[in-house]
Amino acid sequence: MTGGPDHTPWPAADAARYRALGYWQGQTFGTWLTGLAEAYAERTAVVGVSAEGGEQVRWTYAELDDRAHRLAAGFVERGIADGQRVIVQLPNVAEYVPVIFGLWRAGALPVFALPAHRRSELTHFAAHAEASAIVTVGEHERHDFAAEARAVAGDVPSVRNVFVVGEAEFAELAAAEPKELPDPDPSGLAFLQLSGGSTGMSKLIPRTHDDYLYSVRESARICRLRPESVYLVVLPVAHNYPMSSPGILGALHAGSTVVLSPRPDADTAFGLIESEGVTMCGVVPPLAAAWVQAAARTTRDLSTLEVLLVGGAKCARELAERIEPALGCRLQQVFGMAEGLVFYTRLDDPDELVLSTQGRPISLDDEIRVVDPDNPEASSDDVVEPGQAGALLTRGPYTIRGYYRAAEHNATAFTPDGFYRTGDLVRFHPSGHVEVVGRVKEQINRGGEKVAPEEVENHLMAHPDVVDAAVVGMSDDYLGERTCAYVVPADGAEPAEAELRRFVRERGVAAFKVPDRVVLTGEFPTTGVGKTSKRELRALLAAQAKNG
Ligand code: J2J
Repeated sequence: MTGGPDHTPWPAADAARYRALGYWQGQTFGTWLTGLAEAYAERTAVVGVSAEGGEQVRWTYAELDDRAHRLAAGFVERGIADGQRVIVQLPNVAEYVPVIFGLWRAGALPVFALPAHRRSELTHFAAHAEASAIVTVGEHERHDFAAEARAVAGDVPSVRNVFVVGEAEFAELAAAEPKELPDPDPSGLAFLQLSGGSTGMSKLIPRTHDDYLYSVRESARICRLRPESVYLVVLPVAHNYPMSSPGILGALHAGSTVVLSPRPDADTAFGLIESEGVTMCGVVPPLAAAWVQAAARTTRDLSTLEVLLVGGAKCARELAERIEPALGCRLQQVFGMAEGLVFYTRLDDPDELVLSTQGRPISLDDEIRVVDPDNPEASSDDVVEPGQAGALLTRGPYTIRGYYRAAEHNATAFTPDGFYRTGDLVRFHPSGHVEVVGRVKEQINRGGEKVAPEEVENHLMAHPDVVDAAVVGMSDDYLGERTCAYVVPADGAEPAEAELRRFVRERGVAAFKVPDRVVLTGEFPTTGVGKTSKRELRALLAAQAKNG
């Protein structure tokens, strides 16, 4: 325990206002699913490959509800309840959906790890959240998830159980007799999402039933989901974006069908679009670019596709312009963050705004301030002139007021009056549409996957031949950015690039964090106060790229 409260609740007056406005409806994910199962009982809720049987399954809302009830009872019988944290590390398999609802009904808090995460990240999440269990799969895409989870359980004493979807013990748990369980507090925590991070390891983001369900309902409305819609998940399902923007939860809210694609490539996705009649999908810009290219030569029928959401990283205008002609669907830009705030272009916005902006916020009560970008401690009053670029601050009905068990970090990540410092550099058009023009935070956006330089630097500095490391983003045509590590070697040492990359990978980190490039250097350029100047390192890289 780090002491103090686990999370920072909204001030009572704000909470009362959000309730009075009907944003927070006092509903939990469990009761919400019960209502959906009543309204859409025989409609198809989930289509996906089962990790248990390996075949494609189709579950109706009634079946999903039943599975979630049984799983909840099974988890409770095994002592998983009452706000306990449970790491969920599942690829895009059908069981993902009933498992998270089962945990919610049991009163547990899922912690959403990505399939890319490895031992160092999982250990950190488990230890920091004092998780009591891990839910994962066995061998998948040549990685033994179960063995990794068991190793983490060996390292973190709080982890008592590892449930492996596909093993007999899980099947038994999932077949438990449903029973009445107490409904958790809707204003209490529902789950922990992961932050992209900028300093050190990812922070954990505490979201409540009330606040998240508000963003889900509004996202479903803004994206015009309806019972006939078919939403395809191609990104890792645990990401906040495919979870809620509008994501699987938005689709379920509307009584739509969720189709889980095991992989994001155009071949797999286009096959599913044709066979399932997919109407909507959310992708990151590099994937949109790959799909635009693939669409030119596909024999698949993509005519059901109505909307492609693009977000997670900036969608270049040239790419935006190619999406509608190539894929025959409407482009919808989305700019969001797991901490809360989400912008969408609206489906009836003028083309010019859809192509050149990232949209408008979900809520009229999303409070937005654009402040002095050069002052990391700028207050919510230090606003720039209208239309000027500045750092984006926000607070509102679905944006957290603090990270989980992170009092020290919260003191700088939030203003004293509760605004979250998003770290994004934005400017607003007179129409109220936002344009993301850059970043003031130390973070690298590698095609939508976020990399915290400090985390990678710490891994590099653990190598005996490395005395200092600085990781910066280098611009990349495909991913937008890749990572470059500048490394100062120990006296006389000359570690090879491949060796350093292998070293980082073997410390158990997600593959997307392994530096794309490593450059040995004598020393770093420094700022006036003697800190490594990342700005100069980035400039150096840009100049090198220009000179070929
Ligand atoms: C530029 N930068 C963007 C965009 C996110 C919906 C969509 C995305 C996320 C997500 C999400 C961007 N243009 N269109 O959670 O619900 C960068 C910003 C932002 C950070 C958040 C959702 N869309 N970004 O990407 O928590 O820098 O959430 O602060 O992973 O991604 O990352 P993450």
